[in-house]
Amino acid sequence: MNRKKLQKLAESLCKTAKHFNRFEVECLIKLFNSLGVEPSDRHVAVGLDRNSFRNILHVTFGMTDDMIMDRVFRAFDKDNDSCISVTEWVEGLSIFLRGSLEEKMKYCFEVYDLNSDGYISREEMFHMLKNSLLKQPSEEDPDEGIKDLVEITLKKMDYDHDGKLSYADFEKAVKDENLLLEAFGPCLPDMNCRMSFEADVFQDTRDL
Ligand SMILES: [Ca+2]
Ligand SMILES: [Ca+2]
Repeated sequence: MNRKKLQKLAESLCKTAKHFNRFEVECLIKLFNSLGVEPSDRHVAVGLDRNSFRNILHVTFGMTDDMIMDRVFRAFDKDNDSCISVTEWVEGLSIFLRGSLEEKMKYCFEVYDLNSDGYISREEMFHMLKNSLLKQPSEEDPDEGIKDLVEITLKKMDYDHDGKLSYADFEKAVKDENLLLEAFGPCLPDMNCRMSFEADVFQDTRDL
């Protein structure tokens, strides 16, 4: 990608990825270009496929849960073509790294709504909590404990008592108690990962 093309792309992405300045957007595009496959065929979707994206989530952001990593991929892949384009990459990272509470709530809800039907159901909660709790020493019947946890969570978050979490329920609960943002498993980078990623990627190399 030549300088002019890079600048033009950065300029347009600055407008939608609003938490980054132009220099930062350029750095993210450069990183994207170094990670992705070169477009050898114009008809092939250009960008990061599921595996290379998951690899970044794992290596750079310390994520380990396969189900959550798949959902994060889906949340970034807005047009659902199984490939993260440069636009999806920069706009997704804007929320992932620096999103407002509002943006992060929408993102987390999208991740946790495993079948994308607009609700986090009992079954979905059970799946996710089981996944994140299984790493701990198991009790006699771990499923029972997780079922209890699902009921406790519903009691706390299901304001309209329909047995599932709508976005409105989720939003209200998280605004009340910010820790509930990642109630069903880590899907945002922790402070250390975020700082070291930003320090690596946004090094000012303009004077070199
Ligand atoms: Ca896509
Ligand atoms: Ca659902």
